[in-house]
Amino acid sequence: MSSEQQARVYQPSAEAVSRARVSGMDAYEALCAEADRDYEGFWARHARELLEWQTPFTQVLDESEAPFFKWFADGTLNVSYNCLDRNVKRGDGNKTAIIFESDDGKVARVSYADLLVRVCRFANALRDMGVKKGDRVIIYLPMSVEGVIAMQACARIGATHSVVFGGFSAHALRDRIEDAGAVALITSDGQFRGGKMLPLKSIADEALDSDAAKSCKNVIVLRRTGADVNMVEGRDHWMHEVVDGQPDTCEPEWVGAEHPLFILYTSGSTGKPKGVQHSSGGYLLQAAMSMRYTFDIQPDDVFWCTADIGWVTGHTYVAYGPLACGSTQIVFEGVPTYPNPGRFWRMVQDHKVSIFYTAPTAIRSLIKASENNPDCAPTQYDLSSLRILGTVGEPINPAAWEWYYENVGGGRCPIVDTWWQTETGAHMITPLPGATPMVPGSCTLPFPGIQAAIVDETGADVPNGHGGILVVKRPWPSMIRTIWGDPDRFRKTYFPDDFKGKLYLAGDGAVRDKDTAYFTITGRIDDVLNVSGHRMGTMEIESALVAHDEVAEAAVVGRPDELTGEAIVAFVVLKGARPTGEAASQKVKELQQWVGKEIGPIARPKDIRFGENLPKTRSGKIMRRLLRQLAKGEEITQDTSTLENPAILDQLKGNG
Ligand code: 6R9
Repeated sequence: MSSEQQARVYQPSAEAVSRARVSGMDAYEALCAEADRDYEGFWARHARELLEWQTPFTQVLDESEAPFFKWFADGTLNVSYNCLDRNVKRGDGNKTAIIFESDDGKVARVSYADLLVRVCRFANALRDMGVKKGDRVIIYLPMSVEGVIAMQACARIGATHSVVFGGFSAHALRDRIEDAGAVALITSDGQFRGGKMLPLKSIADEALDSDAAKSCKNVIVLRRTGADVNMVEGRDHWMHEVVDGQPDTCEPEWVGAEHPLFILYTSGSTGKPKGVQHSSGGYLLQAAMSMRYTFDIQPDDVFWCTADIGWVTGHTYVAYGPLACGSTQIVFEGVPTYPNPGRFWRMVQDHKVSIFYTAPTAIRSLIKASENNPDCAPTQYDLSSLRILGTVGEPINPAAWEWYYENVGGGRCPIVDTWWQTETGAHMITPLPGATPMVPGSCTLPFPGIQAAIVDETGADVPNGHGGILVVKRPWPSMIRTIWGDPDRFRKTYFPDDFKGKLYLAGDGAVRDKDTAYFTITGRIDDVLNVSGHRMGTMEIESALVAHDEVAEAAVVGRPDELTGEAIVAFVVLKGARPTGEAASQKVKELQQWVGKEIGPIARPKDIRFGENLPKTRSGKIMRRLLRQLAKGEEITQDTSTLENPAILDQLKGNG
């Protein structure tokens, strides 16, 4: 162990080790060794143990069309059957599946038997509307029991869902409806967040009002806020009306393991979001497996993943993983700071949460809030039910890690810092809570079976202690299958020719410790920003900016931010004169709102600066490295002699 890491190693407690399913490093290493010895056998064993198959598979990994890999391809199953019926049949019908807490603090409990009935009735309603296996259904819902029901109901009838985060704009929603060729949309009249009532149906109406969205023939609307909404005759139906009178049972559609369970759009380095397509069998396997190994889920646990179902974390660790393991979980409608920043801790206390999984950005904002408002600090609550903490979405800075460990976990609970992506489907690099010694800021070691590595530009391994490109050397069951409708982009993006098409390129940089070989993620190596754990393509924001009438050119970069990890900074050239003073401030506000409307509030630049031009090389390339320095307020030290127009650097320092 290197001296720098040595000082900061946290051993899992003896109690954590003794009760964990993977107990001690020997047990972790034994799993890794099993996978090394017989890679396919390792995954096949888990697939047989953790899932119930309608037709057992005889093939494991099919590499014949690499990089379009197939797993368990001749097996058939149903994901919703595995998440619901299986638990009811084994006698857990009365067990609570979901504890729902609304924004205003009302609590509802849904048992596995109830959830199964509600999913069946909704699935029957979808079938009655003509939705069938392979059809795409967009889900644009707030955090709700119905959100989970909608996803599970699609899975039950073999429809492929695509959940769009409720914070996305009409424009973003329309693009996704069109790209997916969706036949139906499930939404709600509105949503509650932080005591405010926000619209959703009216945004959906705007998205649907276009030729691009004409494939979408049916809209199902959840009544949540009671707001007045426009219902289009023949197209729009209330959810409570369509499920009314539906039978309580619904024969699942048995699908092949490779059948697309969902498409989830995520930002890439071009302007167009990618529809990441996932499978049924391999995906569910790793959802369940990581629940068992990373979270060590046990029958009496109360699990809480705070992610929205609009992100992959809310897919794997809300809608599928916990249910596939028959666990009890919290689904929370609101925000961490309402009615006060003690909300998470109050909920952990009241619901006796034992496993808590959230994002560094939430932790950082709650650290700040509890400094300003000591009554809301986690230490004011009884958090003794907690046994495992988790983090995901972006690198966690060691200070936030330590605060989380001491103040939330009481120095008792292992923290699993889980590195993974929309594309990977489930945890890829993470400590196991009863095994791996932890180092704050490091996601430590690969999940058993995962062949993560760090290479240079040629694909050659780099020695530990040296930074490089994070790759995965062998296909894994829950990996992305393709980009919906764009297999070529899939191949080029994730299995590039630079690596002879053999390595999965994650898009992150990383380094392994000289002695422990622990991984630390150093950030994205492409044009993707990570703002509060949300992936945003710089090109996407640039396209939104130049779509504004007055904008001639725009370049977007990230700047480190204490609270949000990265903040969006935009450099903009207007068609008219460069504004200064009050006119510039006005224009900044206008453009911020514009981007919020084009993509969604999460994409709004924090800082916008105007120049008469952008710094470019003589060949016309925007010098982004320079812009990053300007964004940080750093002195420009690099050689600017290749710049065509060095004078504009001064303008871009601020809107003076
Ligand atoms: C699950 C999820 C993926 C990107 C990924 C990386 C960053 C996620 C991280 C992490 C450091 C961790 N990321 N977890 N960086 N440590 N524990 O977040 O998926 O939204 O697709 O984002 O997030 O940069 O490439 P997604």
